[in-house]
Amino acid sequence: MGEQLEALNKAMVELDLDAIAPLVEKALEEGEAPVDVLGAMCQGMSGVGALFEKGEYYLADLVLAGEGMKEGLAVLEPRLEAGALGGKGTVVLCTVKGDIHDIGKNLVATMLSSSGFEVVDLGVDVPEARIVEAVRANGAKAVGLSVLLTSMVQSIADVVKALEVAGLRDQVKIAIGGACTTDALAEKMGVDAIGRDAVEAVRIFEGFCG
Ligand code: B1M
Repeated sequence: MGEQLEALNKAMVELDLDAIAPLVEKALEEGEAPVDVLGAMCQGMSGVGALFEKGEYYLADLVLAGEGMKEGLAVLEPRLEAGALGGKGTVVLCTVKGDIHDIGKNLVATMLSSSGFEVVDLGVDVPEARIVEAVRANGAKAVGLSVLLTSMVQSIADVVKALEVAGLRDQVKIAIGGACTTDALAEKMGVDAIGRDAVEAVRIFEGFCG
């Protein structure tokens, strides 16, 4: 990792919010690829999560970390979006019912749009009925569910069931992603794929919609 990216990672972990946007700018100016800059910020977020788990950071620190990520992304997202084309198909995306984490979901949305997908972003804490409605209204071929809380994984099964009941399950593929998702969970919930990061998410949806 280059010097600017090390500094960015450190600023994220230490919650030095004023430093984040300038460091993103500097890293890009020095020729770092936008995805690597993103990688450094995500690594910093994992560091924050680890300190929270150890009891060294509190909820307020998670909020600050979220703000820091947003400040960095405000600089980074226009670069990630540079390749937008449109026309690869429609993806309905959201964070599941009971979960309000949206930073990873927003990144996936940005990467999908910049790769040519139409993204219907329903936001956070989304009940299954709204997902069914959006799939139907937009003729979507794919659904992406972001899930970070272990306590909310049942929401995935609720979406699968609701799509089955609506007679739409055969027409849509479902992928999940987020900190608490695993291959075993994907299998248990009856979804079609799991994306570990935003880049993998793009590859999965290209497979679904291609
Ligand atoms: Co919360 N939180 N949080 N949090 N938070 C986690 C997730 C946690 C792991 C922290 C910890 O304990 N180490 C833990 C969950 C433990 C668990 O259940 N396994 C946790 C907890 C417990 C909580 C609360 C319950 C805390 C409390 O109130 N006591 C609470 C829950 C609120 C709720 O949702 N109902 C809560 C609240 C919050 C904040 C609001 C303060 C804030 C969120 C701000 C926001 O999103 N606007 C927050 C934050 C910032 C975090 C951590 C520190 C960082 C999450 C993040 O943004 N990561 C997080 C620790 C961690 O994840 N290690 C934590 C950066 C982001 C880019 O990564 O979201 O993983 P991620 O997305 C990645 C991939 O996962 C993937 O691509 C993305 C880009 O590469 N991906 C997908 C994500 N979604 C995808 C969808 C796809 C494909 C790929 O579709 C197919």
